[in-house]
Amino acid sequence: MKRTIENVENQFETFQILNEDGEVVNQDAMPELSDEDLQELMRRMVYTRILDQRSIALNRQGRLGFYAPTAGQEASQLGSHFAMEKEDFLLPGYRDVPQLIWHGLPLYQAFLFSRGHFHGNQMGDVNAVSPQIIIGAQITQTAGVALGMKKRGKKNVAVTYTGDGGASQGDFYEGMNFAGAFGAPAIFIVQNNRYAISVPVEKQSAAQTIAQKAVAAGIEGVQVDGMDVLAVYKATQDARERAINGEGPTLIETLTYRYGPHTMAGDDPTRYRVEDEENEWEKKDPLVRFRKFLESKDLWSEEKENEVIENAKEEIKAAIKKADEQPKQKVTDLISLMHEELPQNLQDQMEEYKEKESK
Ligand SMILES: Cc1ncc(C[n+]2csc(CCOP(=O)(O)OP(=O)(O)O)c2C)c(N)n1
Repeated sequence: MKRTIENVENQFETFQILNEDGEVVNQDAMPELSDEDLQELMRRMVYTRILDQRSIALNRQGRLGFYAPTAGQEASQLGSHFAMEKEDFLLPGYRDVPQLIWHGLPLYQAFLFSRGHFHGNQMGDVNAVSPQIIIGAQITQTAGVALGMKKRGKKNVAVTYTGDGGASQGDFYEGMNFAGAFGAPAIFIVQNNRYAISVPVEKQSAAQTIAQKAVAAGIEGVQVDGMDVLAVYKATQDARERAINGEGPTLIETLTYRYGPHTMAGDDPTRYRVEDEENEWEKKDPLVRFRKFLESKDLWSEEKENEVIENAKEEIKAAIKKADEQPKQKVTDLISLMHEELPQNLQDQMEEYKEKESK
């Protein structure tokens, strides 16, 4: 039995294009991206790093609610999202607010989501649902959305994100199996940042890789260096290509790390991680690596980066102001948004609150 497992595991080598020094180590796999695309990828990663820093500060000031830090995971999040088209459907997890923003959700609404305001969950014409808090629940939904696309003959995909912890949930297996059985154009991205809150990935599964879990579902599985934005982009683009060509879903495991705490709710990473490990991962930083690559091609400079940082700060400031200016959420909003038709008891409550709120 051991041999069977080893045979499977040995097939999952980590796919990489740029090494830690920003050197191309796999020219054959280099995606076809214009200089502008490459710069845009960097711009998004820099912007997102700033957004993360500002969001943490705003949370500490009591101006944001729920927030799950993203620093370290930019290549996994934005490299994969860059392969998506606007018409593709995004089903993010709670840490995946950056993808949602780049998919079209205005930043002020992302801030409202963080505050638990209903308007932060109104996606409008953005092809996405709100970030899922229930671990793994978005995986089965993705299989369904993707199957719907297939049935309507659309050349689009449904893309979802979860973490290594999400890959330990029953929904993960159900969703992948269902999507595989129906050849649904789904892409399941597991950002393996090594910890489900404080539980290390080694304690969550006997499997050496998460990517190999695709095998049992009969779908394609890829493990990719999640700190290498080009490799993540290429793996997702290939998965998308296969999906719209009718070749079914793909599971992508990105090897990454979150520098910060799990959320701003108070976990202390020093209680479950050692500094040496953190330092090792910071050496793999996706921004440092990609910056070196771009500078070697004369496509990036300190000046350009500072411009992006200043713009990001301005936009974030304007967005938080806009979020502050939204009307406060009312109980009547909650009731009317949750129900198309109100049962009698809620009609009564509605009347009661209408009166209270009018005072
Ligand atoms: C069904 C369910 N069980 C437990 C939780 C509590 N919980 C919130 S985050 C989390 C860990 C998830 O870790 P992982 O999937 O690796 O994602 P990461 O936070 O590292 O991005 C848990 C157990 C939850 N939200 N939903």
